[in-house]
Amino acid sequence: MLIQRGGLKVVAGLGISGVSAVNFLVEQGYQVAVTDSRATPPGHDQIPSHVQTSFGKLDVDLLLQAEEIILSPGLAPQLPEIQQAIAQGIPVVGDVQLLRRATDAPIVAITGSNAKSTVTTLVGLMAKDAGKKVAVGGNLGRPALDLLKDDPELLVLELSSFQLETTSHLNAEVAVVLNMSEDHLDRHGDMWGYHQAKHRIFQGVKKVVFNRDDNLTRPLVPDTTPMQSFGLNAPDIQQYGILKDLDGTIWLARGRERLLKSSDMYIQGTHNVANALACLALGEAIGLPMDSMLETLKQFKGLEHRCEYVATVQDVRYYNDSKGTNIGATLAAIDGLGAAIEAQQGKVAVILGGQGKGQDFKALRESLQKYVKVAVLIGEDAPIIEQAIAGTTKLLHADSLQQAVALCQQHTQAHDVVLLSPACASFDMFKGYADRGHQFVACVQALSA
Ligand code: UMA
Ligand code: ADP
Repeated sequence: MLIQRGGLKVVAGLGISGVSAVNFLVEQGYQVAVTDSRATPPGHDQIPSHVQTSFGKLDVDLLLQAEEIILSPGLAPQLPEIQQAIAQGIPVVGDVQLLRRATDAPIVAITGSNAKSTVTTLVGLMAKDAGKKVAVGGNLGRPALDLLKDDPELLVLELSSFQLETTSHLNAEVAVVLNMSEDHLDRHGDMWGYHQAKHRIFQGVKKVVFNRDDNLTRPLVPDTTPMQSFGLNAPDIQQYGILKDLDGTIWLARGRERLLKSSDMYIQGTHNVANALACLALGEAIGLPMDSMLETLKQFKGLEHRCEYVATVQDVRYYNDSKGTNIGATLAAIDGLGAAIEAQQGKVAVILGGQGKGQDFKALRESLQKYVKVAVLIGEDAPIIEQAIAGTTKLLHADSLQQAVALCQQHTQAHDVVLLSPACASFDMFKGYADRGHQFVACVQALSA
């Protein structure tokens, strides 16, 4: 029989992370209840039947009985029901906080507007290839508390600003904010709110990695905290950066030492060079051997839906960048692909649109003007995007992804590229970015069939 400990833990929001929080707390012997605003939340059938549930709205009465509330990253702390509990002095934490309490294993903590999943996956692989018993997860998909089941000696966590809002004193072994560009402003209010949430990752951190090309990633930590930087320029001693040969060869470098040619990696584009450098710095901070890390970098093929090559149809290459859910990612995709086909007079046809999350799409104007021959707009915020980018390139509208792909095909010719990189969330038309990406791939495959 389990011993009941402490007061009531109320999990607010089920879903993947809520399910793992409920099951973890039940195993620990706590009295647990769960509430979710959805009538039949995902995972309702994956928790023990004795757990009290209240679905259909966030149950304020239940929340006010809590000793502690465990808030899903999908729910904003600003919600009135949660604010009411906070006003009563009830602590509100997230699943990452429970993980920190449950283990002393060192944490590599990774956040940023873009590149989190790529860098988290790569650092995880580097650690595994170097023989570490590592568990990898968080926002990446495997919920934080599930990682404990592996009894890991090292945790590599992708953390979203939503998760960081409810996490204090993570005391990470090493932490990084990879880059900062507009995202989730609908939830955080403005860039300052978003920045504050991201920088919570540095609370109690032992070592820091920062991006010297992006001042917003540099933390305010005590002078005694070891810091190492990465950037797309020649590095100072002991820092990571790039060195160029006279013939144009680009090297990943540490100080004066040339480590690896960028062309020896499968992942392409200058943004991926920055990502690889960040991984090396993070790996160094946890003592991974350089030779082994470089070998992992050479093997890594990149992740699905991130500037992923799909097919060539009539000499036009198609790329799925469905994970390009904000302007920063879409700029990296357009600039990277646009520059690569410029010499052959190739241009980009891009599919943009969905839920805009409060971003200012004017930031796309320069790249659209330079590299894009047509932009096909889809989704609920198409009118907002159209207003922001009018006059930069030919603008078309489509009601479906299939129609958008057809329009791109009509407007492209040999050496051009068709790119799905919407700069928006997908939930108005799709189940998520993966669904959007898979549908795009299916549309492209239908063209080549
Ligand atoms: N929701 C309700 N009512 C509720 C609870 C949630 O309507 O009571 C809605 C919210 O609008 C929310 C959606 O349900 O947007 C999904 O929330 P969820 O609680 O069901 O989420 P989980 O399934 O637990 O997944 C969460 C992360 N989701 C979010 O942060 C929205 C997943 O990140 C993460 O992989 C998972 O935990 C494991 O840690 C996804 C994500 O979209 C990939 N993250 C954002 C991003 O990357 O931009 C931050
Ligand atoms: P995240 O987990 O932060 O969303 P991903 O690795 O999944 O990051 O990549 C998301 C998107 O950002 C993809 O479109 C990818 O091509 C793009 N991207 C990857 N690295 C960078 C970078 N350093 N700067 C800008 N965009 C990037």
